[in-house]
Amino acid sequence: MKLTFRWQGKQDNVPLRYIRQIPNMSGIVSAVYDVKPGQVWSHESIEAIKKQAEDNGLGFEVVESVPVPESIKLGDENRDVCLENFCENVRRCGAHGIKVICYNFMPVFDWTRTQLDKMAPDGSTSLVMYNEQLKHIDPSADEISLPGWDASYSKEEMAVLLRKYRALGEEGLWKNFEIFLKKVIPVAEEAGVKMAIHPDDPPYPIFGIPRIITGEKNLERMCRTVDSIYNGITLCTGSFGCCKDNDIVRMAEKFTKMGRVHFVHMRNVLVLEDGSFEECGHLSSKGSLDMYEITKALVLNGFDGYVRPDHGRMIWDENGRPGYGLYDRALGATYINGLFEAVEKQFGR
Ligand SMILES: [Mn+2]
Repeated sequence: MKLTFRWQGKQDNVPLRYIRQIPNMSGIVSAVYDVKPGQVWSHESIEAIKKQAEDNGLGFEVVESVPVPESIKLGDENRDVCLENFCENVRRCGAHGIKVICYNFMPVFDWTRTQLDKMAPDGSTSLVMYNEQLKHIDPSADEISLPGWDASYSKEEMAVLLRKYRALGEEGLWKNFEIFLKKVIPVAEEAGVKMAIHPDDPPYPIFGIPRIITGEKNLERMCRTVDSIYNGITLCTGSFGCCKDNDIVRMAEKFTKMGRVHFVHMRNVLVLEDGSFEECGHLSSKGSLDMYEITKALVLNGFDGYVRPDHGRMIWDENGRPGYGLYDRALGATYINGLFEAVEKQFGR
């Protein structure tokens, strides 16, 4: 297991020298943020991140994310140019020593929450999605706004996108995903970069927008579409785990055995009675997932990829981007270290 930490470039208020001090930290997970989604990353920008990491004793071998532009997901007239640019970014990442690219195929939004600072009894705050808070939104409306949603789209652009995706539907999105995989995976193989898709968050359709990276069955379909270990998975336990139907331990076993798990986002999530969920501390006892059993499933099936703690709570009066403070993610990292040490010693790996 190679322990990593997400660092969002210059805009990130966690200094690299702090990240370096987290025990066992091997490198950062980052991306180029100076061009729009769909454009080609300059060699200089990729190299600059690598240099900053290395100057702080850290590696830069995992990219999260190369964004997939809406044109590729919708399959519109700009798809071919966008696919070319995406492939060029994969090649360039490979040329600079990147081993894994985490990406997602979620229409419009990277994640959906109804509140970003829900306070727990201990005074910490975290991101939550309460179905109760969604009730006031008409799911078929053209104007939907939730906290943390991408403000880069105007209301009008958003309405057009929502209409297009609703018309496209799930099978339409699959078709465009297949076109993407068949074009990109051979390039990734050649560049020596493993692609690792991140699940949809939450992993079910929302507001009539289709979502396809939702669980075991659809991951199997993805693996079959292009049968290559370069066509792999980011096992985000918290994203898959907020749907009770997903058996994360079984998924970890199955897809690690198949050689498809290249990157793991390890965090817990507390799923409530009505399907709402709260992000919580990383420990098994704090949420609905058994983090020990997940670690065991990874280790016993030969997992040798990258792991990072995922969204943390805000604790100790830290100010920062919700989910991406230093303190609770660092606590998550030390917990991950402990789980892996215990499992590896117990099972002699
Ligand atoms: Mn994740």
